[in-house]
Amino acid sequence: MQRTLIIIKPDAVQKKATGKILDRFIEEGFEIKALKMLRFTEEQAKQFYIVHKDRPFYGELVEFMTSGPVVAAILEGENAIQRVREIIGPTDSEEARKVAPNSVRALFGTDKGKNAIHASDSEESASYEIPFIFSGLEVV
Ligand code: DGI
Repeated sequence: MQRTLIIIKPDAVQKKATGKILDRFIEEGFEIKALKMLRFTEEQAKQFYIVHKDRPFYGELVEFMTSGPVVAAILEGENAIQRVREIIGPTDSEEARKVAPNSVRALFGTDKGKNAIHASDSEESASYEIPFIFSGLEVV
């Protein structure tokens, strides 16, 4: 069993897609081990995405992630990190609609910035991101 972190981003929360997205992962067989709504401060978003600090889109990414509430969850399942990445689809929602039309980003995202959902992309990122968002007491 493996755990991964997802964050339903401000665009998808605003579109009222939270329930549909969580339901998709439940239907795909994952167990929700923790769940909460939060709003990132600028400092928190910068720290969460620190690996991207030198990328040209870092400022835009931080601005977007702080623009409204998000919903974070820990999902557990076999090979969860890779399987969840497959279900969310490519980073750019426009590309996702071409190559993975049933993916979460194809269904609920707009483009490569507003792309509906974050998911850990490796064991290393999951082990940074999970305790960044959830304390031990919040995980069932
Ligand atoms: O792991 P991913 O989320 O699929 O993608 P990533 O690690 O390459 O980038 C992290 C996030 O940064 C991505 O979900 C959305 C944002 N991003 C990536 N490329 C661009 C971008 N945002 C903007 N505005 N423009 C980009 O080119």
